[in-house]
Amino acid sequence: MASMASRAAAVTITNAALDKPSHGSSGNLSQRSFVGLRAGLVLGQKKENLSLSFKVEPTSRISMAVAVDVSKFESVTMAPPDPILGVSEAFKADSSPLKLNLGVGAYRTEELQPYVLDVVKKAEKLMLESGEFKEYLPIEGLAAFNKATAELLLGADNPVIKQGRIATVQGLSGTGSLRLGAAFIQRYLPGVKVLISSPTWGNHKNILNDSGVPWSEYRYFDPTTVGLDFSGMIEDIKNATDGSIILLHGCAHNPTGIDPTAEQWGTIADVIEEKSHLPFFDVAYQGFASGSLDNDASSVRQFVARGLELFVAQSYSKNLGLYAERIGAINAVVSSSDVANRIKSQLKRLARPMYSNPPVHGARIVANVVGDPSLFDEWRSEMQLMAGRIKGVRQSLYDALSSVDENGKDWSFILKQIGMFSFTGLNKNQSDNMTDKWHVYMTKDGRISLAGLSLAKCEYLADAIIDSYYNVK
Ligand code: KET
Repeated sequence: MASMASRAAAVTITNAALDKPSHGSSGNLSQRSFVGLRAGLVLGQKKENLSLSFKVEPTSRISMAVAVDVSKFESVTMAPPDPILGVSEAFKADSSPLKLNLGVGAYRTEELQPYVLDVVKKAEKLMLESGEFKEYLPIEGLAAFNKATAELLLGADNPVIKQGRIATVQGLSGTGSLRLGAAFIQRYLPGVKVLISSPTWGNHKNILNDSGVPWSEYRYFDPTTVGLDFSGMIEDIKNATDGSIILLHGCAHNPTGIDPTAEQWGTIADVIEEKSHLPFFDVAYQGFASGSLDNDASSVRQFVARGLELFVAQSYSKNLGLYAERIGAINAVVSSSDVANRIKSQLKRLARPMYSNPPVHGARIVANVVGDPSLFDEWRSEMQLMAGRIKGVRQSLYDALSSVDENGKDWSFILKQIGMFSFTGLNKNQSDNMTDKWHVYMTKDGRISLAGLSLAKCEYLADAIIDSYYNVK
């Protein structure tokens, strides 16, 4: 009742201000009233002020009109579209037959159709046949998944696993696992800064911001060489306050497609150790960099072998094509099983009020595929097939660019990049031209997902890139 009165009062104030009382004539509860009321809400006028100064008899019609037409949320502004997932929304809205979605990193077949791995279908069939339950999982997730995912990351015979020095908690894919890791940092390492590469996957900043974790950037990409700014990276990691957290892409760096060499990883580990920093790996593309699941985990394994403590977020969106299942994990590799157990207990404590416990379906798929030697072999072959198709279109795009380009620019950087993406070097205006004129949807930082490209479209894409690069500033 009190709130009804104050809403009606708010209307009357508005009309008083306009010299036009409206109660009793609500059939025409004027536009101006609503405008005035909105203004009042936006200005954040206090309820007490309103009801003190103006006494009115609220009528039910007025109250109804206010409740329907004026929201408590008038001050909520429209959020900008997500720089990556928003591209898919814009793509859907385009009716041109030429359109090409190279925005999100999602694997497509040569026919540009979404792909469900055969090995996933097989695992799902087995699951259906065995009639598994749908009850809650424990907070930390499916035990068989957590075992399989740690083994896939470190290698099944890694001593860290035998020693129980790894805490693994199933997460809501890569993003949710990073978010849980960030929540842990916020609580147990408050104020410690996370250093992220410049550039990085855009959502890293959002995750850290929303978790209340401070961050800054380290140099990573050198536009003049279109390669790694290794000395800049090392210098920035050296200059960070001792005990900072260094976020690293385990393989297939997004968006640049440029990874450190094994030797460079060694130097990065040296500096991190010297400075007592904590490495935090984001492993979202294991298998997609080289086609080999083991090779792509070598950066993390190298750090672990040196005895460093570290965090690793994993995702099965890309390598098992389980985008919508939201399956991944957060792992903490630490100095003793005792610390691992305590960290795990705290990760569970953080997860419980966030989402209670994770979904089971994707976890079972991963556990079945990784845990069954014949399905695992099959996965490895399919993984190589996917990575191979991307390498094929990478080569074909390079060939097409080199043959179309009359100015003879060296496009070979495209061949040096690895993983799902190519970082083309196109600026925002040029990327806009790709979309507006050529219906090629991509992120505005010049990244294209080669996983969404077919051999048949390489020439068209090369024409679009050449036009945008040379004709748009
Ligand atoms: N880390 C990195 C580096 C990454 O590129 C992604 C996804 C993720 C984590 C998280 O993926 P998840 O589906 O939560 O496991 N990147 C692609 C999709 C996205 O932006 O969400 C992309 O860059 O297109």
